[in-house]
Amino acid sequence: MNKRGLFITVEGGEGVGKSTNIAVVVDWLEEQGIAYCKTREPGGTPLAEQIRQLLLAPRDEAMAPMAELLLVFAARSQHIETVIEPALAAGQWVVCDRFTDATYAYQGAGRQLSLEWIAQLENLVQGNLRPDLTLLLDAPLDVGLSRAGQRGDLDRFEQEQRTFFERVRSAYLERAAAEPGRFELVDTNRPLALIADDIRALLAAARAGQ
Ligand code: Z5A
Repeated sequence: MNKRGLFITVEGGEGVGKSTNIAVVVDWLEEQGIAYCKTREPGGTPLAEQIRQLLLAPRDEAMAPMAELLLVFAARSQHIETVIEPALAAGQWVVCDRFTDATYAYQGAGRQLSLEWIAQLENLVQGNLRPDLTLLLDAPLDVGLSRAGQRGDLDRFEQEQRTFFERVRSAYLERAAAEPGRFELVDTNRPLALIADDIRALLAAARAGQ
């Protein structure tokens, strides 16, 4: 029987470099010959990608925060059942661009929904599934926003006020401080080569402890 794969999530606010540094993770996995599945949330399956479009598209009708929360978990449920769990069970490492820490940060801190409700949905939808390692990429707000702002059209989240993003960043940092065994904080306000060295070292340590 295959050894269960490791579940790695990459988190952080706008423009901190998640896509850029997930490429580093993937390169390392390829070099090591580790079978992996790279995916993202919201999304990762055709149905969940449709829910992602609903969540991100700017619209005239304001989305109720609870509707947003339930859509996030609807997409997650589909993603876990059809992609994440089968891959982990087959021994693949799963590298996921955002997961439930984003829900605590964006819907919990950002939209100010009850953290208790989020915890209940987390238990309901995920059972015991939690990431083995979470790379929290962090940079000062102005650095991330200015990097993200260079992309043109803003999605529904990117149109939020600065105070929203301040709450999101604080929530991420608080979660990392509360769970140091799972989170690794990576300062992405540095040259890419230095960040990549740190990420490779963290992945090697995770493999050694597998
Ligand atoms: N969301 C939610 O509300 N609840 C949930 O539960 C989940 C998600 C799972 C989609 O996320 C939205 O879904 C998200 C929260 C919500 N909100 N928003 N917006 P997403 O991950 O798809 O989108 P994103 O956060 O906007 O990611 P991003 O802006 O694409 O950023 P990134 O991937 O972290 O950054 P990047 O593309 O790698 O880098 C940005 C630019 O900076 C790029 O030009 C790079 O070349 C440059 N860069 C990166 N690193 C460096 C360094 N070190 N130096 C210089 N330049 C750099």
